[in-house]
Amino acid sequence: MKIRPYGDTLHDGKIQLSFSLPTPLSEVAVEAAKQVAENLGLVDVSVVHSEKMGTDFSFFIVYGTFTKQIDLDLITVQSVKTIVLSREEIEEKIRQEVKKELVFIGASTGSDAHTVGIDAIMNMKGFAGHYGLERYAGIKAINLGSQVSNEELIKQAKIHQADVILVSQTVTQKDVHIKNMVELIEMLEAEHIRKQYIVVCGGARITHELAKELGYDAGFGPNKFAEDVASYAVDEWLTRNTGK
Ligand code: B12
Repeated sequence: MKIRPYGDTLHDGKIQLSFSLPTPLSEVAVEAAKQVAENLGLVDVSVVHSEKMGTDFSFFIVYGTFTKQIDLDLITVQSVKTIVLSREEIEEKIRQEVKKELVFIGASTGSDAHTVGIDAIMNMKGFAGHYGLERYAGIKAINLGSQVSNEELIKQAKIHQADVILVSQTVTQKDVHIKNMVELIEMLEAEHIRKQYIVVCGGARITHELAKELGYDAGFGPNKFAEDVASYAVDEWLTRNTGK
């Protein structure tokens, strides 16, 4: 099935871009913004909003038409394949099949101070109508907060005999998240304890594909909640420990 974006009528190809330019707002700057969109391949470009950003920068909103089509049938995406259960179903599965409390330890690591993502997954009240792991019977959820070093995360995982390590990474500037995420895996491997843990990462720019590439067992991005990661971790724990 082939599709293109739409704004007003289906398949009209209309899209909206916003960006800033490192030049003061002027007629030349507006024309430069138009040319940015045209160079991206958009046609019928119009700069619908422009404003100054301080003295040396300018901000633009531009409309344009995307003329190509995207074939959905040619797209493949790596994603976690687990069937996502409800909280009650997960609790029942832990009771019936895992038969022990599963310990999840999580943190936003390195220099990353963003806590909302890891809290969304772990905290009792959860996020967007999805309760967090602290609410789940059969799961002990330990949230270490933000700016936790990889050393500390590993230390706490050992102390609490964690089954699952959860890493949240939000800031991706200059690929800082990659360096930090790789370092955790390397440290676990150096201590020969990588396989003891189900290691999962998440964040706004995290995909399952990236997670696998970096040596994690799974990765979750936006619109994923406690039940996604709990369903995955329970299945993975059962596969590793009972062969199911
Ligand atoms: C709130 C916020 C802050 C707050 C954070 C407060 C706090 N206690 O968390 C403050 C003001 C401190 C902050 C600071 C900075 N921020 Co900020 N921040 C945001 C903001 C507005 C919202 C982020 C958020 O809370 N999202 C909501 C949560 C629920 O979404 P989420 O994290 O994606 O989580 C979901 C999934 O990703 C997933 N998930 C997340 N983690 C995990 C983990 C696991 C294990 C699993 C399974 C799933 C999972 O589940 C969640 C629910 O679905 C975003 C912009 C935006 N609108 O997104 C910028 C943003 C993230 N920040 C940004 C930046 C650059 C910074 C600073 C570097 C700014 C600066 N120059 O100082 C600093 C960095 C500080 C630091 N050392 O980390 C950039 C990041 C750009 C990039 N790609 O790197 C953003 C995108 C803004 C932007 N457009 O530039 N920020």
